[in-house]
This record gives sequence, structure tokens and C-alpha cells, in this order.
Amino acid sequence: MKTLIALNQQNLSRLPSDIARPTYDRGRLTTGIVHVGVGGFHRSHEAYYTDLLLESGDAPRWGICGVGLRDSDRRMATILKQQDYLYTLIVKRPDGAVETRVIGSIVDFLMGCDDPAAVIDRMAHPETKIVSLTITEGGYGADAATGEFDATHPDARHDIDHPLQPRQVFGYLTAALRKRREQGLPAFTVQSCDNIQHNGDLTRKMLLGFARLQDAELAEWIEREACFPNAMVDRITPVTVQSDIDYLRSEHNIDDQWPVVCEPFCQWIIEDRFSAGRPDWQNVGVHFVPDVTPYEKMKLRLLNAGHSVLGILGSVFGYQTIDECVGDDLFREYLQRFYDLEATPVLDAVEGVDLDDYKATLLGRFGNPNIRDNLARICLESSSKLPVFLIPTIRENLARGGSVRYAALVIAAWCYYSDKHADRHGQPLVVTDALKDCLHDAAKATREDRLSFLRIKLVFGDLANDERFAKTYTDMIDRVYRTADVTEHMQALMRDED
Ligand code: CS2
Repeated sequence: MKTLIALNQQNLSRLPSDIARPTYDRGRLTTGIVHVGVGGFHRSHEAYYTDLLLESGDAPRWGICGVGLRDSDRRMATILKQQDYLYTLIVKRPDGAVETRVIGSIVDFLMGCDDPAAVIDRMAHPETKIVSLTITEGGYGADAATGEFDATHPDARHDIDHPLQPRQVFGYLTAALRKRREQGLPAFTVQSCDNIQHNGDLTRKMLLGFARLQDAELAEWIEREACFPNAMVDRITPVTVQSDIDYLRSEHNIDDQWPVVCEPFCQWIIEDRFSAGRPDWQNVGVHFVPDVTPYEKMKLRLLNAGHSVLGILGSVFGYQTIDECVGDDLFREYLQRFYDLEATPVLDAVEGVDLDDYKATLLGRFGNPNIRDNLARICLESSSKLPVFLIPTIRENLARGGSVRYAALVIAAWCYYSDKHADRHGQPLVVTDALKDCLHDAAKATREDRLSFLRIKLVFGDLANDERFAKTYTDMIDRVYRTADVTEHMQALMRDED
């Protein structure tokens, strides 16, 4: 047996010739970008685009320093450090073709919980121009009822009182911006890379909400000086599994402990507002626009909502992956109808995009059999996803008298899922959600009060008070609790429509 080549800087030249790798001098890079939340998505998206840019020419100011704030980031920190921050990106096409490239744009990694001062100093360093974030939809600390920064959260309270030992991202950003201001440096740009409508505006609002509680004058400076461009981010990136690691070992002789797998499609549309300069990402396919609103709305309401529709119905039915769902004509047709009848009528026109083509492309992307995006990934943290991906579509349809039945069945199936933690055969479903217990308790009470789940204000706001929706939802609950074979109900809804 051949000896495996451990992935690290020294071994780059020994990698098999068919593996693309950085040819730029990584030793020369300085870190213009600090990224908080280095998971699969950052590594298949921003770090990928930046690697392309570094490869294409002279952009040595734009190396990335990864940051983990929590202990759960330690594994990533340890593995990346061992590999000199290199990792392999495995791009899998639907036809089975695979492109493999070692990415070199991450050049350092700091753990905030070990050494907060190091993270603050790095963000405050004159070389840092952008602090980007992938902290998940639920990570922005907004109070679900008011939409303001939730200052009652224990970590937020801690951060207000301990400016130099923060726990949350806004504590770090504020401490670093304070330092920059004291040193006469320009504010960095805060670039959100999460799936939230107006992600930059939300980041700004939350950061200012936090900073005001600590230092009103500093908050004013941040408000004046820092930029928070909104952006639409897109690349389907499933969770890395052991077979991906094994594949690199057996096919390419490379020992990479945490590669990333993703689809070929990749999109990043950003509003061109940066306070301290930015990489020339436009040279490697990133689009800069004055207003990203229609693009982000389209993506959240079609791609992400489509994932949730298939993810929840598919999980209850007993499917494991998204491609399995769209491979089933019934699920595919259901999604298409949800798109056409409920999601699309409340979208705005998007310049240069034909929505029918966009939807067809999504079905093709979901169907990529080599991605095998697990429904468990799609369904995790649904309580912070659905309020962004699906519930706004319901609300807007209620306001215009449009159809809400396809979405209501999904919510009813999610109630069943949260109640039973099992699919229709009784096979356990793993639930990972910050509101897991609350969802479970409310769903359990469905027998006594069929609207109990819909009454969770943190997720649904006042949707239970809407008479039409409450009626439709109750009807769907009755169906799902009669039989959890959701395909029966999907079929019935489509039949009624014909
Ligand atoms: C998914 C997204 O989290 C989810 O539910 O819909 O992670 C999706 O795969 C990405 O946004 C694709 O760009």
C-alpha cells in the first residue's frame, strides 16, 4: 500500500498531479479578512472565491484568518492548524465528474474562547479590512418579538459587562472597533454570509444595539464609519462524512482530515459598500450590485424554502437526502406547485433572471445524486430558518388572498416531526434546534389544542390569530395526525388544485 500524503504546506508539491493546489506564495499573504464561523459553507464559498483570486494574480493582502468563538469550533481549529490551514474542496457534478482542489486562502485560525484578546487584536489590526460572518440564522441575537437586539440573553449581559472578554460576536466586533477608533484606523466592513433577508442591515442593527449598551459614542462612530453590505450567498454544501475522507485517501492518496464537498453551482451577490476596501472578487465571478434585495428574496424563498419543504415532508416520509426527494415525482411536483402557486407570486421581478429557469435549475441542483445533502442538515435549527424562508411567504399570501395550503402542510408535518421525533414508520429523527424542548412541548399539546404548535410566538408571531391560516393549518394537522404518510395529503392537495 502506498503511504498517504498528509495534507500540509510542505507536502503540497508531493500531491498527485491531477489535484489543483495553490501556486501563489502563501507565506507572503497578509490577513485582510477575519472570518467568524469557519464551517463547510465558508470553506466552499468565501474561502473558495478568495483562493481563486489569490491564484489569479497579485492580491496578497487578502488572506483569511478563521475565528472560532466556541469550544465546538475547536476540532476545526485543531485540524486546520495541523494541515497548515489547507483543505481539499471536492466539487461533485451531477454526471459524476469530480474536481478536486486544495484551497490555500485560510492562513491562520484563532479561538476566541481561549484567547479573546488575540481575536480582538487581529480584528483591530491595520491589515484587517473585512470581518465576515457565518454564524447561522439564529446567531444574530434578535429578539423574535421586537426585532431588536436581545440584551436579556445571558451571553449578551456578560458581554456588556466584560468588554475585553466577550462571548458573542457583537462583543468582539465592538471591542475591535473601539480599538480601531482609538488608533485612528478606519472601521472594517462587516460582511454577513448568512441566509437572512437584508443580512447586512440586520448585522448593523444588532451590532449598534449591542454597542449602544456599552458605549453610545462608539456606537455613533460605528454607525457613521462601518459598512454592512447585504449579500446573497449560495452554494449547497453538505456535511462532510467519513466516506469523503476515505475517498481522498483511496483515490488520491491524500490524508485530509476535514475536506469539503459541494456542488458546482456557486453564487455571491454583494452590495458594493465597503469601508476599508475589498478584494477584487468581481474578477472571479462575484457580482456587485447596488441593491441585493430581489436576489436574496428569490434565493431564500425558493432555494432555502424548497429545502425546508422537501426536508420536513421528506423526513416524516422516511427519506434521507434531498436528491431522494426530488427523485420522487410526487415530491418534485409538490415542490413545483408550492413554487408556482405560493412562493413565486409574492416575489419581485429580478433583473436578468427568468424565475422559471431559476426554479428549474434548483430542481436540477437538488437532484444532484453525488451531493447527497442530508435532510437532517436541512432540518436543523428549523425554528430560526422557517421564519426567514417560509413564514414570510405565508404572511404575504394571506395579505393578498393567495394560496397557503402547500406551506401549511409543511408546518403541520413539522409539528408532527417535533412531537414524535420520528418518521411515519417510527424511525427516530434527530432534532437539533435551539427551541427543541419548546417545539416538542407545544407539538405534544396538539391533541388538546390543535393550534398549540402554531401559537409559538417566537417562531410564528401572531399567525395563529389569522382565521384563514388557522383553519387551513388545523385541517392539515387533522390530516397528518390521521396518517403520517404525507404523500397521501400531498396528492390530495394537488388533486384539489387540478
Ligand atoms: C439550506 C442551506 O440550511 C439550509 O436549510 O437551505 O444551507 C442551503 O444549502 C444553502 O443556503 C445553499 O446556498
